[in-house]
Parts: sequence; C-alpha cells; structure tokens
Amino acid sequence: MEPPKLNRTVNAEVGADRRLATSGTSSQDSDRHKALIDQVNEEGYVVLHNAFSQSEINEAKDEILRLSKQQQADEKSRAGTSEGGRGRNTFEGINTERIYALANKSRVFDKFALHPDVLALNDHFLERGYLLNSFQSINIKPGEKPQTLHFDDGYITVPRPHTPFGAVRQSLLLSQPAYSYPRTTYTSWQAIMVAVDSYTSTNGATVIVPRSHTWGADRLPDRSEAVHVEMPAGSMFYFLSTLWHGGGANTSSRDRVALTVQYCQPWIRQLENQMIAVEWDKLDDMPPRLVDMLGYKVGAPFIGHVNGHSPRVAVSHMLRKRQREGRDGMIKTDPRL
Ligand SMILES: O=C(O)CCC(=O)C(=O)O
Repeated sequence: MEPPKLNRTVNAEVGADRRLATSGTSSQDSDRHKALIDQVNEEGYVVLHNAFSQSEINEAKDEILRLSKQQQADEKSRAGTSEGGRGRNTFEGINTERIYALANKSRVFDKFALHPDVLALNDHFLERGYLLNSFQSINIKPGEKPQTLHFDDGYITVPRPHTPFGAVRQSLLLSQPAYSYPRTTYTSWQAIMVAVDSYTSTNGATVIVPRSHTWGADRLPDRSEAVHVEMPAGSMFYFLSTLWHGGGANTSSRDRVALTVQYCQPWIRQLENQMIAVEWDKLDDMPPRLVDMLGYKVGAPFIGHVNGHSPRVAVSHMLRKRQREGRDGMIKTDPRL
C-alpha cells in the first residue's frame, strides 16, 4: 500500500522508501495476486490451497508436539498441580493450547510467516515495513466450545467503520477505484491461519462471516451467518482484521492444530512483544526479512530508531558490550517483578 503524498515526500528525503522491502513479486504472478486481492476485497478472506507440502506440515506438527510437551512440563513445574496444556481464559479457549512466540522457539516455522503469496497480499493491504503482530500455534482440542465471534482489530478503539488513520485509506481508494466497499473501510492488519490438521466442520475449523469486513459498528453477526473454512492440511486462509470470525467448536475426537501468523501496520503496537519474546542472540540465525518484521528495521519515516540507528544495530552493540564487560548472566531482577 502506497502512503499518502506528504509521507512519500518525507520517506524519499529520509531514504525510507529505499530501505523498506516489498516482496518483489514477479510480473508473472501479478495476475494471480490481483485475483487473490480482489477476492479478499470482496469476501474479506481468501483460501490458498496446498500452500505447504505434506512434509513441511509433518515437520511443523512434530515441532508443535515437542514444544507442547516442553510447555506442559514447564507449566506443571511452575503451578505444582496444574494439568498443563490448557488455555488461559474462555476467549482463548480453556480446551485450547496455544504456543506463543514461535519465532523464538524454532526455525521450523519461519517459512510459514514468509510465504510469497502472503507477502504479496501484505504489500497490497499494508504499508511498507509492516510487522509481525503475533505468531502462535492453536490446538483446539475435543470438547472445546465455539469461540466468541470477533474481529481481530476490535481492541483498537477507533469505531467501525474505521476513520481514515490519516490519508492512508484515501490512497487505498485511489489505487483501487473499482472496489465497492464503503469509503470508510480500512484495516490495520491481516492474518493467516495455516491448517496443520485438515479443517473440517466438526473439528474446530475457524468460522468466518463472509463479507463482514465491510460492516459498520451497528451490525453484529448472528452465528447462523458464520461458515466453516474447510480445507485440507497444508492449505491456509488469509483474512482482514475487520472480518468477523472465531474458532469453531470441536465436537470430534481429534485435535485441530493450526498455525496463525498476524501482520500489522508498522505504526501499531504488536500484540506479542516480538522484540522481547525473541532472544537477541537468536537474531543472527533467522531469515533477515523475519528479523525486520519483528521490529528491528526502522519504519517510515524513522519510527523505532535508536540514536538514529536501527534497533538491530543497537542490539548488536549492546550484545558486544555485554560480552566485552563479561556481564552475561549478571542481569539483576527487580524483586517486585
Ligand atoms: O483458532 C481459530 O480458529 C481462531 C482463533 C482466533 O480467532 C483468535 O484466537 O483470535
């Protein structure tokens, strides 16, 4: 998404337009991407079939299982008697196990956050320098109730239909005059759900309310308007943060494991604090694009800089300083925390 004119001038002066990457989609893919974008504009979501191979999905599933065992053991040792593997509240699902901060926990998941079609869609719907908002696995277990229907940017207290967030919405409309949804519709982030287990109508597949991304604040969905996104393992769906949706009830006898990756505008506080969640000494082993998305690249025109440098440079300096001073492992913890 192109920023408005004034921002373009400032971005050019400070070099932000050169600094911030796009997915670099080839022209060969552009018609296909345009069709995907059209569908997202129309329906609020699009399913991308067979986005990942069976072996990539098997590898992800094994890794989720390994992390789940580790997380449950940690929870048990912290809480003493707790069963582990359960959710924190009814919204997130009591019979639902979430593993947060996947970018910190394994390199197996990186590819799921960097799918070229998703990056191309993000380039269209978000501004350059967009961020990784949240990256987690969600296992909806047998017996889980349907999640409260919601839209993901609901906690941003700008009433629907969203006000323009500056002139950004206007540039969206200028670049797509043919689209018919209301002038005031503007979304601040998008998400994908990747089916690690096939999504069926009984195993907790996400339900969505098609076209609800255009609704104003006065319209609430009825459950009868929600449909399951059914898709085989390895497929994913991409949806706008204004689309009403929720986790489905799991009335089957099997788990429903999915990965979810959310991306947000570069000027929004991320849901998961990625710069703390991902340990600094792991950054060198990560794909640079993913490191940028955690928040390590200076946004436009210069959001997030540290003394005029990128947070990535600042962190490298701090790590080197710590090493020089032999201070590793000597960080004091405030007893009140
Ligand atoms: O797991 C799902 O299918 C959806 C979860 C969701 O929408 C959420 O937790 O916000």
